[in-house]
Amino acid sequence: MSKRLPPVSLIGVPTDVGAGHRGAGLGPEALRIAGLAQALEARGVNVRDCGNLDGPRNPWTAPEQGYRHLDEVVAWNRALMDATYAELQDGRVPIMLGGDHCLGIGSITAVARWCREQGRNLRVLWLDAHSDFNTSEVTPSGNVHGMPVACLCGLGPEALTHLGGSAPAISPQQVHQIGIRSVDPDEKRLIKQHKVDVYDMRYIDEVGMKRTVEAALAGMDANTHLHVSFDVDFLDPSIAPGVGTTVMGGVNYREAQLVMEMIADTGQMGSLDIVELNPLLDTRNITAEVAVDLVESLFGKSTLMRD
Ligand code: B3U
Ligand code: MN
Ligand code: MN
Repeated sequence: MSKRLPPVSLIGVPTDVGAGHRGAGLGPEALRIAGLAQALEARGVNVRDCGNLDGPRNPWTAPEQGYRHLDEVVAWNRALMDATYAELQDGRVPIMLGGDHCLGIGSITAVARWCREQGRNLRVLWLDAHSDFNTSEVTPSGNVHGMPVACLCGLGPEALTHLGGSAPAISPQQVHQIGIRSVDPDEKRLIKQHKVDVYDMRYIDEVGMKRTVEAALAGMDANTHLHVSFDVDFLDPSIAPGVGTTVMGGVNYREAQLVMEMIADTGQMGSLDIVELNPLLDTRNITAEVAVDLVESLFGKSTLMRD
């Protein structure tokens, strides 16, 4: 192994309060059972499993004023923000085991605060079928897992936009999205208005994944902290069926491996969310196993004997 890999902390976030299906709350255990910690340890990574965070149960009620379960979403994200910040302060790479994608609000708010205090630049790489840039006015579902990027950029309820005290936590220019293929009509308008850097499936088809990742990572300097927010619906449903909101025409296994290897090559990933894994919809935990496989590549495992 050429590079010394930083120590990591696994933070289980068993929430599905932001989703439209029950079951993502079982994601952390599915990832553990698929051998995430052991796979990292086999690569020489020091792993601390912080266990699962505690939060409110899912009341499974209808949206109110455009948000479903807002109080519960806020409570989970507050707990996650504190846990993420504590692990960063301890010099570790936090890996969030989701849980639905609303948890990106808490994790990235903490990462943004830490980067500010350390004088580091933050870049967010959002791997997803969806842009997650809805607001209460335009959401088709009221599910907050469709809103985390907007909330982080200051569009959303104050309890979420100001989770870290001030808002916005990040600017849209810090967000680079890959794999996008499902964007709601008004969400598209917001994405364009705020100039989020989106590489959709058509872009990937036209230029290929290598150039797509190069574009999304362009301009990073040695002082950049890279946060990767990996929604497993980024992957094509044929290799990742265990997701509540599968969308046809996603990233295939080889493309996904290349993305992870190119991120590993930067040596700058400082935090990671793995979200939306829903073992209730899965076949024999295959999606969690694919996710673990990809995380190994994120931590430098190479199929080409380059290490
Ligand atoms: N854009 C839709 C669907 C969605 C977004 N993120 C997920 N699903 N996982 C919505 O409900 O906001
Ligand atoms: Mn998402
Ligand atoms: Mn998604």
